Amino acid sequence: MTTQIDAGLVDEANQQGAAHLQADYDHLGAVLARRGIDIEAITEKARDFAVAVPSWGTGSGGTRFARFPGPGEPRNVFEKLEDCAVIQQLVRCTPTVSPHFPWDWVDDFSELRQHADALGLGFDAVNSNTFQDQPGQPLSYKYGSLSHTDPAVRAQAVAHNLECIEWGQVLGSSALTVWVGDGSNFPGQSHFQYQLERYLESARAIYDALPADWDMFLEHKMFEPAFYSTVIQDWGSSVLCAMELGDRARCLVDLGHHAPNVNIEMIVSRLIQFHKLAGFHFNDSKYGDDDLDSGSLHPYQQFLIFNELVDAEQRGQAGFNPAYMLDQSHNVTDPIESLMNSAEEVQRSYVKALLVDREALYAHQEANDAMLATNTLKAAFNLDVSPILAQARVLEGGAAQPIAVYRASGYRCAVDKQRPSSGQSGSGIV
Ligand code: PSV
Ligand code: MN
Ligand code: MN
Repeated sequence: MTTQIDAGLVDEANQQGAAHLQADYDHLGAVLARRGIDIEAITEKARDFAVAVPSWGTGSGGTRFARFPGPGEPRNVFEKLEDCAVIQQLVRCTPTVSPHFPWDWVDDFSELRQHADALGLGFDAVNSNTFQDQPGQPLSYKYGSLSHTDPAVRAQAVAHNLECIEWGQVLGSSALTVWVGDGSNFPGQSHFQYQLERYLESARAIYDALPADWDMFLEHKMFEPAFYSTVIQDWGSSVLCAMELGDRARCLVDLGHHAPNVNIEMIVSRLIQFHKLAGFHFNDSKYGDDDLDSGSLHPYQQFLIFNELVDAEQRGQAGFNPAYMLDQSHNVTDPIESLMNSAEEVQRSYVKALLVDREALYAHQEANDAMLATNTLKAAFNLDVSPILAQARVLEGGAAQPIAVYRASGYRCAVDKQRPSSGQSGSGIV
């Protein structure tokens, strides 16, 4: 396997920080031991944790006002994978990449798979794109795709989803994520029920074509690009459609796709209860679909979501196997740094949720002791689990301090020389 960053640099940095990490780890181990928790068992769980990187997150995202490309941005999916390999080399909890088509379209998908293999990467869910018109595309998605009033546009959108499945099969993926921007911008513009019926008919054509080992993830989003109504605007519409389609259709929760203050952890619990949780697009937001870095604004919310996930995991909920993916847009940071940091923040929430004294929590819930119940969650959330995360990375061959090593490596500067800017702003990143 080719490594992107000199392995010697990683080892050297780890050795330099080893004594401090061991001291911090031992101290945390003693704190956890007083709570009856074995730090080694938690570190093992941290080592097993994985979250997929979105291929589109490796370039600067931009907004509808402007995109400010950074140096050495990947110009194609091969280079995107190389950046993803840097992330995985240093954080060791991002072994897969979620591709987006046609942004990541290539002539030869076996070659792409080989490239990923050589970099030690696999592929997670593939994403279709019927929210943009592509060059040379016969029919426009201006008025929708899977729910368009014109059957020919719907057929084109269905066909694209089917080709995404074919490409994904070559890559070794086993899930298709479908997010559509279909909706309306004016009251009266669309008939809500007819529009959803059309969506369902198209979604059924995709669902029926799924290979036996594939799942279909329905991603809801409240608004944007449609500003009055969106066809799959919330988890209600999403779960109704998933129930109509069948067991292999489930709901994908993107944290930025809800109204402000919505109780997302409770939505997660409901989806788990009814076996309809597909997985996540992790990110953070203050206003809407901001696509800010995971845990940068609402780390407690992210912890509460993982509290539900760990609860389900520990109760052995049947069929519980959510897919974890990042979905972020990086505008003012180096995307590699943001993705490394975000992966760590998602892993941090998971590890903290593992520390919740669940028996105590259940007892406080039964006794209606709101104060002790909520403090039981806080007792886990308030612990700094950084030494566990660093230790897990080091044991997996990654870097205790990923961003420091990444900066010391000069990777961005090196690829800037190899990847002259195309001068285009539309590098498949929106
Ligand atoms: C839409 O806002 C979304 O969250 C979907 O997951 C898309 O695939 C992705 O962003 C593309 O930017
Ligand atoms: Mn998303
Ligand atoms: Mn989004």
